Amino acid sequence: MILDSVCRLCSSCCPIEVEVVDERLIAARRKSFLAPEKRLSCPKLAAAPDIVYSPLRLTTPLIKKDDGSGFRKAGWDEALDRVVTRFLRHREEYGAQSVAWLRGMAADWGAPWDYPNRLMHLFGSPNTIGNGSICFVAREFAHSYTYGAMAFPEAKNARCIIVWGKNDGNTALGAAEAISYAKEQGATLIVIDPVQTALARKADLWLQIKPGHDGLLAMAMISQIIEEKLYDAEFVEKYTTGFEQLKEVAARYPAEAVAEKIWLSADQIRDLARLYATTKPSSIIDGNGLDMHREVFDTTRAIAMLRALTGNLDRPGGDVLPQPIPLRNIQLKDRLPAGVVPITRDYPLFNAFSETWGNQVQGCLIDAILAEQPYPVKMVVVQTGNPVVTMADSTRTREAFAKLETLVVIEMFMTETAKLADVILPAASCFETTQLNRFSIRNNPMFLQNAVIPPVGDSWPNWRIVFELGRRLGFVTEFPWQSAEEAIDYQLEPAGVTVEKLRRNGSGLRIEELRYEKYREAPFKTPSGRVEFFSRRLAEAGLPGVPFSEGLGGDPISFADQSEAYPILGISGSRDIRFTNSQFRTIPSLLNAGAGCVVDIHPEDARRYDLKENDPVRIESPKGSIEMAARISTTVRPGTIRLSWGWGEHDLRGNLNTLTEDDRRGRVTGTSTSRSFMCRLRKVQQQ
Ligand SMILES: Nc1nc2c(c(=O)[nH]1)N[C@H]1C(S)=C(S)[C@@H](COP(=O)(O)OP(=O)(O)OC[C@H]3O[C@@H](n4cnc5c(=O)[nH]c(N)nc54)[C@H](O)[C@@H]3O)O[C@H]1N2
Ligand SMILES: Nc1nc2c(c(=O)[nH]1)N[C@H]1C(S)=C(S)[C@@H](COP(=O)(O)OP(=O)(O)OC[C@H]3O[C@@H](n4cnc5c(=O)[nH]c(N)nc54)[C@H](O)[C@@H]3O)O[C@H]1N2
Ligand code: SF4
Ligand SMILES: [Mo]
Repeated sequence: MILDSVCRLCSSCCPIEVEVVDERLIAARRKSFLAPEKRLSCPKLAAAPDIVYSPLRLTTPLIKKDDGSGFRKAGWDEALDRVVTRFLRHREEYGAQSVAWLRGMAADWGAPWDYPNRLMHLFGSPNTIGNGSICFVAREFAHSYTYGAMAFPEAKNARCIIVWGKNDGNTALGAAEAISYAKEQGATLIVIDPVQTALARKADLWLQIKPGHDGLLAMAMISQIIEEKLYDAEFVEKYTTGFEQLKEVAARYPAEAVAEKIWLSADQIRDLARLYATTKPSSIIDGNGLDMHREVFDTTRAIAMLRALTGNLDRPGGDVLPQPIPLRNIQLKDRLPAGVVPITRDYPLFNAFSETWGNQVQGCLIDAILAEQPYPVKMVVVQTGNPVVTMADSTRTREAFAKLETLVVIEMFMTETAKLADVILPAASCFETTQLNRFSIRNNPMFLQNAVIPPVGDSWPNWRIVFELGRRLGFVTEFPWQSAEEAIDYQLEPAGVTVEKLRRNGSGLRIEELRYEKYREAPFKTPSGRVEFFSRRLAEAGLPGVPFSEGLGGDPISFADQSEAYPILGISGSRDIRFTNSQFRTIPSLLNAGAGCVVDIHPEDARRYDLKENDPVRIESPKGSIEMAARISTTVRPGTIRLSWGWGEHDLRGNLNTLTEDDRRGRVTGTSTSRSFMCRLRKVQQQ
């Protein structure tokens, strides 16, 4: 039997076909607009049976033994009752807000986030926290503040594509296919990346920018485009506000003034600006290389402004605005008692910008546990995340999770985070769960992720765990649903779509015809109804109305003030196509199919530190030290290294976030720079 679904082994949400025999997943393949021989295949998806049926899967609830010596198996009734007892005890002792729910990025986006939000609001805590401050949500926020929503690059139909801090060949195969298709049709490909990725090698123009300095490049491009009058004057006149303020600020960032600081030449910057502004249509694929930097908000706001300035916004082959689906907001935020502030209260604009994501500054959770600021958090439920290795400053994060009175982890595997738990609830995989995903929530079109096989062992899908917890906490009428389908139908009701209808369409459905230039009929979803080059909202909050109007706000690189002792610039990190963040190193077919935990070092530096291929290297920052194997490579510049990402779960000695900091956070999104940091190298002396 071949069944349609969506893959959630990473956040790309590829539509897939799954082969199932006798309720067993046999194989899975991506669907694509490309002919089969041109399609990119994904090793993670190819390993789906190994992941789903891994002998290491958690298949029964586990409760920590009273003497702390490991876990004992338990039934769902006992485990859930234990969790509920803790919820109630902590509320009684410290108030409901002392309980937080932490969401990772794995497995469910968008629509299913409403479920724990609903549960926590009913319980009385505002603290459902995501990791948007380091992932794409900070960038989505910047798009929203500029033109009302996150634009999606329509690279397939573009004549010019800028891939800016993104590595689609490894991280988003649908986008990689669109790029290669456009390139075959003659599109110009520009890559802005401090590392020579496979995509950079294929590019017509590759700009090896200094990490963390993309905002300056965007401002210099704006400056050049305005100076040479290469902008779309009609669009700017009719649909934007604040052009004069932007012009005034951008004039402070001419190419000559910026070039040296960002390791590019003035000519490179000017050529880039001209090429982008004069080739139409043009789209910008922005990525996670821009996130995880303190000034991500202003950087990606400036990049968003480039799209509008050149008239590429919401045009075919440009960057297209979503057509939101009228979805019922089921979060019940109004049920929160009045006056309860979230632990992320210092970031009110970020908390409020999206109905979906809620509170996004992950680091505030650690402050609340350790420093008890703004008040103590005593219990955390971690769902679909592995914060002990994925959050910045792992030593501090681990200390916080170990200090909790109660930790509940909803997981598929025994992770570093799960090991610290009091109760572990075994989760079903994405092939065992029906849900709506990010690309299907509040966006057109939508795809349904279908349960194509039953849950393995006694694992439960996330939705079922949340609904059952809700009911046991006393919210029986608020969690009436006995299936994912019932809940999704309720969420989708305003759109007039049902799960059944989606399934009849092979799981994918475009709600309305794809439309461009929607701003001609309806205003942008910003306070002024226009694209905002200057944001009054931000200015009134005491923040720069135009990006970088107050300068860069210090060196963007972590530990830059200690660069004498730490002279090497570390780039985090390469995402391997075989793994997602900290996941899948326990799957032999993936682990053994390529490189291990390596650090890319330029041959000049290798000579300086007397390193040969595969030599173990110690990498130190002011926060700690780790070890990786040297890979001698010219993909990085001398003086910079690229560390591979996500190995901390496999071996704590390779845990990149042992090196990163969460001490200095951006004012708007609370993002700290865990992407680019100063460090030093030492050869490990082998016996
Ligand atoms: N230094 C540095 N730090 C980073 C990054 C970086 O590049 N460099 N990347 C950052 C980014 S962008 C992100 S998004 C975060 C990611 O941080 P996390 O969200 O913590 O990422 P994962 O390691 O993918 O952890 C997901 C966990 O969910 C489990 N899981 C998978 N499927 C399911 C399911 O269906 N249900 C449940 N309950 N659990 C499931 C997996 O087993 C895994 O342990 O890390 C961030 N941290
Ligand atoms: N295989 C795989 N796929 C994944 C994931 C995974 O872990 N593995 N994770 C998923 C998640 S959670 C996310 S958020 C996405 C992320 O996917 P992407 O957005 O593609 O992010 P990365 O691959 O981390 O980094 C993209 C590029 O940014 C570059 N870069 C680093 N620093 C800078 C900088 O300062 N400026 C610029 N211009 N570029 C920089 C890096 O060298 C890299 O080539 O991928 C998702 N898909
Ligand atoms: S890129 Fe691979 S792992 Fe990610 S969603 Fe697509 S098929 Fe799944
Ligand atoms: Mo992410």
